[in-house]
Amino acid sequence: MPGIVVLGAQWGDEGKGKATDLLATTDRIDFVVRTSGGHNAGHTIVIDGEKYATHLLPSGILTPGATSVIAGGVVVSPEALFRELDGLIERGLDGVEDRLRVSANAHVIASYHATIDKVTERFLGKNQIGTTGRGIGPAYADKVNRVGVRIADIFDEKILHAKVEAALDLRNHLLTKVYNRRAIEVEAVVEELTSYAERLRPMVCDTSLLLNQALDRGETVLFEGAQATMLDVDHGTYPFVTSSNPVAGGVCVGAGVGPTRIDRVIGVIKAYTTRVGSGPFPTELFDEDGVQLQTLGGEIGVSTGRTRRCGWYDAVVARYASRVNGLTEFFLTKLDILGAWDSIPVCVAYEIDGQRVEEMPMTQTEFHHAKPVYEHFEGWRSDISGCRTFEDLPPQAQAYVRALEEISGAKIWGVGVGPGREQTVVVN
Ligand code: 2SA
Ligand code: GDP
Ligand code: MG
Repeated sequence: MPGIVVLGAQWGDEGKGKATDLLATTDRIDFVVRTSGGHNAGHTIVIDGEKYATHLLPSGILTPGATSVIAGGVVVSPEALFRELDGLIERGLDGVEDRLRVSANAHVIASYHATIDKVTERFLGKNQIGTTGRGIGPAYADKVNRVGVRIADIFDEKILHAKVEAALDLRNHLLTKVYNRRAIEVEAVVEELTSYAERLRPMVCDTSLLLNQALDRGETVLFEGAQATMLDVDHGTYPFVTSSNPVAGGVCVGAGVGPTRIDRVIGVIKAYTTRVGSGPFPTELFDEDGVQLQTLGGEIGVSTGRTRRCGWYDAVVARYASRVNGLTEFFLTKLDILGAWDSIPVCVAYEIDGQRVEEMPMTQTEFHHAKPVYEHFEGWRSDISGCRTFEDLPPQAQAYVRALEEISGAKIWGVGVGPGREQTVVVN
């Protein structure tokens, strides 16, 4: 049967890891697939009180029965891949490497990509994007410039040498002439990448073929999004975005499966909003409420340790995410964090240059001017982390969920009331 997409409906860190893990353990999932981004992602999964963070690996790596796939749309740092695998093996997880497949077409992040990422950010000064510094943008830039190195190239030293040479031609010109840095040596990059060849080889395959055949057999494939709709290079708050397409359409491109194979598109959304890095954020709070959301929600970047910016729920963003992804449903997370407020503001529309606007404005200039229009909902002022059914939730919390459902453009199938796998309420 189905192809299921789980993706971020805001600016990331909505709890995609938890949603993926939940689906992978409650339904029978055969494959969990990453289709875009790289080790800039940080997905947290809490199993029996034990916390795991995945970065480049799909969260499904923690589900013994499932095969994990890193598809062709991902940018892969072999160094980060093996560091992450080794971390899991050290924690006693068996067979993780055997149940991982990596696309031969995925582009490679070498250590110089991270150097260029950081140098570029420094060069941008006050205009910087606030990237994770993992080399994601420079690796995708090489790909689009048609000088990228793909995983398959690592296994042929002659081809690898030629490709790295072509990639560094332009880069070294920039590094030495513009940034006043030392040139990167071709030999060093070739040596770095070939050192991973042997360990990488058994995992590499045509992941598009693998996934399409699995879907043909009626198996279930879960596509685990990274980053989020508002960080999408085409549909997000450009230029303050990542360099890939985390929206549902990007899943098909990144995995090499057709849109007709997708049955459900689940948007993971927090009961409030966070963002890491620079860029516009209409409901951002600069007061005590913002500090409290950050503290109670533990809003700290999983990959870089950066403090996340916090604000109230933005239904304009939710409706936009519903629209550009064709969401079939939402999974609402972190409702438990809002138990500390008497009254909870929700942004239902924007005011832009004196006009009330219900939908995401057409241009980023307008979005930069957007002021939130709030409606206030009664808080429940209690700890809901022990609730397991919708009826267990206090009436005010039920009303909050129903109100969000009404204004967000898709039904809510589940609500997170804590980080644990079991801390979930299904909404009927
Ligand atoms: P990049 O590194 O080129 O993708 O950065 C471009 C923008 O994308 C944002 N971005 C993220 N936002 C939220 N979470 C992400 N993953 C980590 C996490 C972040 C961390 O799960 O916490 O640890 O800091 C992520 N990855 C990329 C980034 O902040 C830039 O705004
Ligand atoms: P992802 O990048 O979308 O997978 O999200 P992150 O893992 O970066 O950030 C989400 C954080 O919220 C993690 O620390 C999760 O353990 C936590 N989390 C997820 N769902 C819930 C929830 O319903 N309640 C609470 N309190 N925490 C949650
Ligand atoms: Mg995250």
